[in-house]
Amino acid sequence: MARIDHPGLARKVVPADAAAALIEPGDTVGMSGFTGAGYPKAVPEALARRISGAHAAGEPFRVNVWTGASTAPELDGVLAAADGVDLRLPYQSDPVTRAKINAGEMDYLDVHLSHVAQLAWEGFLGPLDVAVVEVSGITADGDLVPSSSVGNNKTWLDRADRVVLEVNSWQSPDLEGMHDIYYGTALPPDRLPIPLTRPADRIGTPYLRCAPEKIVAVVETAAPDRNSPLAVPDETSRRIAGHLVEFLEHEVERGRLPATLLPLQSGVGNVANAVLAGLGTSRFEGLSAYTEVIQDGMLDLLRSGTMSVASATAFALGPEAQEEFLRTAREYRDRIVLRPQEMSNHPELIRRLGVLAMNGMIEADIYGNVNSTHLMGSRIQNGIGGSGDFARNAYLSFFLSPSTAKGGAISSILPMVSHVDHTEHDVQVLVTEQGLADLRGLSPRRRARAVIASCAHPDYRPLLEDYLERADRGAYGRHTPHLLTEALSWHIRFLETGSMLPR
Ligand code: 0RQ
Repeated sequence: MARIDHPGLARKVVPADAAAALIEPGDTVGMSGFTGAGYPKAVPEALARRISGAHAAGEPFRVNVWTGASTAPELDGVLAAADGVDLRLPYQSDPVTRAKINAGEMDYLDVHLSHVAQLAWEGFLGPLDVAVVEVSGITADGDLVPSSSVGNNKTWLDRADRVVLEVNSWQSPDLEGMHDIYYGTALPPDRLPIPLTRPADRIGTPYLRCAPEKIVAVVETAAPDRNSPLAVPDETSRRIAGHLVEFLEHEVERGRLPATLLPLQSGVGNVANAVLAGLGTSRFEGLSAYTEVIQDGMLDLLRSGTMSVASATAFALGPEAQEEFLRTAREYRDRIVLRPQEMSNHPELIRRLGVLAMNGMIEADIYGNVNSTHLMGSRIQNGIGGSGDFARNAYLSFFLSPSTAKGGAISSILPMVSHVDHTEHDVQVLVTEQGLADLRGLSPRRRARAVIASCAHPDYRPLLEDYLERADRGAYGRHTPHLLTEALSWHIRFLETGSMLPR
């Protein structure tokens, strides 16, 4: 029990099946995990086996699952496959879970990541019965060394009636000291300003705490985090990154941004990673990040010294970056701070620091409204995640996407989005491989012209120009001209013919 220095808790070590037996049908379970890092590796699989057994015996068994964000096949995948989840929140990216949600067989609550802890505290969602939280060690005093993500763990440990810990010896021992757990939050009217003014500030303690008597089981694991490899940036991603870097350089030249920029937030996925790679070959130095996840490209920036410090709530590393981090974690300890997601995504802090927020999108419309979550208006992809926390409160909010999807059959730039996550008021810059539209200071019709000219794919550009021109003549008003019978016709055409392009 190398990682469990507390004798009382060492005596609570049990196999995963015994821990899963402490979870009852109908329980709400708060699990650790954020973008495939720091999720429990053994208890969810044992719980899924238990659920399948109950179902085979004709007994109903489902639980509600709350997490930090997305997890992995060993958590979301197995529980969804066992048909064991009634309600899931707040963000997922698992294919089996996604299919269940879209088939109407699982309820999904897609909430801003910064709101989750508050929702749990105010009790609106009901009690939290069990917390299942991965840690990387337990000190002799019973302090919990957090793992490769913090997410909502502080809140789950505080709120749950019973706590199951997974102690994962695969995690680097050098994670100890990297976290900053702030215990100063409160519900209104007792809230105080959060004393954080720089991304590197440490305002809490390096450990999570939990009353030992609540800890009903401890399970030992030695399994790696999910490590989906990221694609090498393709030409499209490189062009998106190129437009963005050029824009940032231009803003610095004009004196609108400092030479070290402002703290960066970067979403997950290949385009976001390409942007970080693009920054790595730019002339920028002394960068910082106030973000949710540290992915491969950000670790590269930290290693090369282009970035001096990164604050996040989790890692999201591919296999190579993960290996390199396990070898060298100690070197990053003073330059990486991992916080609870209510801090990494806190509107007060994002606004104060002046974060530059860069997130992916599914589609945008000519007026700058952005859909990050739904395909054709009704099928969930992942969820809003932290994109709303950042977009609404950032100093500048960028949304990035290839201009087409599905081999050109779908335009990402449309007359009207089929679902709105980020309104025109929260979107300052749109970027595709075609170009960048700076929407600041532009009225709706000017925005539309800029988006069509700079971001739309040439196959779709004339169609958008035609729509705008006819809407400008025929709409009910000319402030934000729309032809309501046509505004969603591109989506309908895709559903009927498999392409948004007219035959
Ligand atoms: O589908 O996997 O079947 O090929 O959507 O698209 O282009 O690989 O882009 O991985 O960057 O994801 C918005 C989903 C983009 C992501 C979204 C299809 C496309 C592909 C993925 P396939 P790409 P990305 C920080 C901030 C919300 C949360 C967020 C996301 C798949 O960025 O989940 O920002 N954002 N969090 O083919 C139909 C379109 C499409 C489309 C793309 N217009 N129509 N399908 N796709 N555009 C992280 C956290 O908060 C945790």
